[in-house]
Amino acid sequence: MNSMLTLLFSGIVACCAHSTGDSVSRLLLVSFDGFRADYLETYKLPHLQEFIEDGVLVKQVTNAFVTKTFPNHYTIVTGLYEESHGIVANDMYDADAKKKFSQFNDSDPFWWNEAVPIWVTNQEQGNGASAAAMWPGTDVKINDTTPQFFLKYNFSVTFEERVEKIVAWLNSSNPVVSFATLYWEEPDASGHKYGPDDTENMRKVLEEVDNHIGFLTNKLKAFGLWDTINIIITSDHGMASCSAEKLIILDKCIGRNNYTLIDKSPVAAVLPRQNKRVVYNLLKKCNSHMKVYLKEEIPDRFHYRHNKRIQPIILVADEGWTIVQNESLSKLGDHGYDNALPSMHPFLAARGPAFHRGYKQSTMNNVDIYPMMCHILGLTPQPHNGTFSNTKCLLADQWCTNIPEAIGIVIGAFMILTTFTCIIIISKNRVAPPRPFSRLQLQYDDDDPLIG
Ligand SMILES: *[C@@H]1O[C@H](CO)[C@@H](O)[C@H](O)[C@H]1NC(C)=O
Ligand SMILES: *[C@@H]1O[C@H](CO)[C@@H](O)[C@H](O)[C@H]1NC(C)=O
Ligand SMILES: *[C@@H]1O[C@H](CO)[C@@H](O)[C@H](O)[C@H]1NC(C)=O
Ligand SMILES: *[C@@H]1O[C@H](CO)[C@@H](O)[C@H](O)[C@H]1NC(C)=O
Ligand SMILES: *[C@@H]1O[C@H](CO)[C@@H](O)[C@H](O)[C@H]1NC(C)=O
Ligand SMILES: *[C@@H]1O[C@H](CO)[C@@H](O)[C@H](O)[C@H]1NC(C)=O
Ligand SMILES: CC(=O)N[C@H]1CO[C@H](CO)[C@@H](O)[C@@H]1O
Ligand SMILES: [Zn+2]
Repeated sequence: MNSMLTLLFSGIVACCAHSTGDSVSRLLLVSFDGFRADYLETYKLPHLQEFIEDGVLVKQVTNAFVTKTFPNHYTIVTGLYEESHGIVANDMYDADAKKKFSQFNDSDPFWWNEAVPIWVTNQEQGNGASAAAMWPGTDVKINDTTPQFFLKYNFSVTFEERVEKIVAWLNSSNPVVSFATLYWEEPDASGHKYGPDDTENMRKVLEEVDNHIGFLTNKLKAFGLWDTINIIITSDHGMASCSAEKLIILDKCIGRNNYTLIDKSPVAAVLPRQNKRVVYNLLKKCNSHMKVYLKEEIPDRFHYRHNKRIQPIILVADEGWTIVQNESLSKLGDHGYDNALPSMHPFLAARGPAFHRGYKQSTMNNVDIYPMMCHILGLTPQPHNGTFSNTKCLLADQWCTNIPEAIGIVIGAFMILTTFTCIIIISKNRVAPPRPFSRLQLQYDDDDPLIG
């Protein structure tokens, strides 16, 4: 009896210790730029596969339109569509402020201040510090704050150096770093250079990326962080093959002095200089492999209209096509296309105490990552466009049923119910009737005394 009580008591203690936790929960968000979802099926990636077996995988993530780097990295950390977070392209022009944004000139907070990313909220809500190794925007003072630890963007800094920094920051206890983020330029750079269908070159770079994941894993283990940290590995977009045979040459359709080309292929942003209608009509007739939208006509599903940085006319090339003025093509792969295309989708994998083990789901949206991260960190999210319940099945502390499972349960319950009903009906028919039977008998053989 005594030992039973002790067991019960220690069980309760262990349970409480587990649920309140002896330290804050921590999250490391990693992006390998341009990691198309199906690379996971095409190439051998042993370190990433091991990571997935121990955690969860979302096979395809529907990202935000336009499927470009800066916009989607900001969507992941804000949960907002591009029209709502304000980073609507890699190249932008703000007509009121007369300012230009490009990946080489991205540090003006003006561009980023339409939203508040999770690293700022994490520090404001007081759970711990944030740290960043080159995620877009992390070296900019957004809402007057950078992560407490960050590196100025420099593509020459190796992956290993970035990891050394991140892991050292995560190991510091004063202050505790509860949110960290890490960015790497591959396999995007090789995808552009060789095209995603060049399996020989893509195999090489993906092997490298996989070794990087192995390196990160080993570092976290060496620092004793592996068992307690939550890690999300994802990407901003995929990659499609493009070719010199699939060029849309604007100079053939319209004079250059009629418009300014703010952003280029495959979604071109056009600022007309004179009559918008004239420019629109010329572009509309230009090429059947390109859709031409007035800003007001941009389809709802793109969530890409309500921002003054979206130009009056946008051109959307079909998959694999490239919009140029007259330049020749210098790459074999590109992204930015319609976000409904599977080739534009990245994946998401995650492991750690917050996540289930060995669970796979087919899809989610990248706006859903933000509320999931806020949940893990115990943060009150900013207004966003994500849906927390889309990620419930990934999380260890959530009750979830996926749709096939739910249908199975409903059918199963129905079958059990039917079986029971049948059994009851059959058994009623067999066992219950003595009295009605006798009454019937009585009615027919009223005067037979033996049956009463
Ligand atoms: C960068 O953009 C700012 C405006 O946002 C502008 O004032 C500055 O001249 C630009 N710098 C370069 C090097 O283009
Ligand atoms: C922006 O920063 C100020 C203080 O600098 C803070 O009061 C405010 O809550 C922050 N805004 C958001 C949305 O985090
Ligand atoms: C970028 O990193 C490389 C390699 O670490 C270094 O040599 C170079 O000076 C850095 N550039 C800047 C602008 O900091
Ligand atoms: C991690 O931090 C602890 C305590 O601050 C320190 O003793 C230890 O050496 C650090 N680990 C590594 C591998 O640097
Ligand atoms: C492209 O157009 C520019 C400006 O009109 C011109 O200077 C250049 O020679 C053209 N290049 C090609 C490859 O046609
Ligand atoms: C996305 O969220 C923002 C902030 O709450 C909101 O203003 C916007 O209307 C939302 N967009 C859509 C399409 O719901
Ligand atoms: C197609 C085209 O170039 N249209 C007009 C563009 O603007 C110039 C004047 O700047 C006109 O001469 C063109 O006809
Ligand atoms: Zn990218």
